[in-house]
Amino acid sequence: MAYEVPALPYAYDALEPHVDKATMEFHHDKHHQAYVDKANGALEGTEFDGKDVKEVLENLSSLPADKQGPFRNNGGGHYNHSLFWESMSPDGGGEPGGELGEAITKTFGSFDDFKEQFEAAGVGQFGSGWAWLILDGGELAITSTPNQDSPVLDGKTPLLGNDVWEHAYYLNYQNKRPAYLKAWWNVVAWDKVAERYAAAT
Ligand code: MN3
Repeated sequence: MAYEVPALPYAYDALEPHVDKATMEFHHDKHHQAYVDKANGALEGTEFDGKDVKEVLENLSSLPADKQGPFRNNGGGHYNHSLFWESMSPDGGGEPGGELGEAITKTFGSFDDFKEQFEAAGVGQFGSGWAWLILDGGELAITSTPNQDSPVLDGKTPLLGNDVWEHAYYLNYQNKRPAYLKAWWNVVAWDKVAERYAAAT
C-alpha cells in the first residue's frame, strides 16, 4: 500500500502559542503530503513499493540507483515528519522522568544541559535539517542531519527530532530559529519519547 500522511493526533491549533495553527496546516497538509507523494512516486513499479518506510531507508543502497536520492529525501521526509507529529502534544513539556530522565542526566549532566546542547545542534545546522536525540549503540547522543536525512540511514535510533527547516517556524518566528527551538520544549511529548527509549533498550 502506498504511504499516506498520518492524521495529526491533536487539532491544528492545539500547540499554540508555541507552534501556530497556520504553520501546522501548511506543514502537515502540504509539506508532508508532498514528501509522501514523491516517496510513493520513487517506489512505484519497484519491488519496494509498499514496504515499511524505515526498512527501505535502512536498505537505501538496495534501491535502483536513480531512486536512492529521491527516496532519501522524500521517504526520509515522510519518516521524520511521522515521528515529529507524535513527538508533540498539547499536554507536552516538562521533564522526562523514569529511566529516560536518568539516562539524560547521566549522559548530558542535567536536563538543562541536554536542552542547551540540543538547541545548539538545531541552531548550528546550516540551512535546512533536523536536530536529534538518538540512541547510538545503546548510548544517548545529540546530533543534527541536513535536509531530510534520517538517523536510521546510519543505523541510529531517533528518539526525538525537531524540524529546523524554515517551513517549521518562519510564519511565527521569522528568522528567529533559536526562539523556536526554546519554545518547542513546551510541546514535547516526553511520554512518547520514553516509549521509544524503552522499546529500543
Ligand atoms: Mn518539515
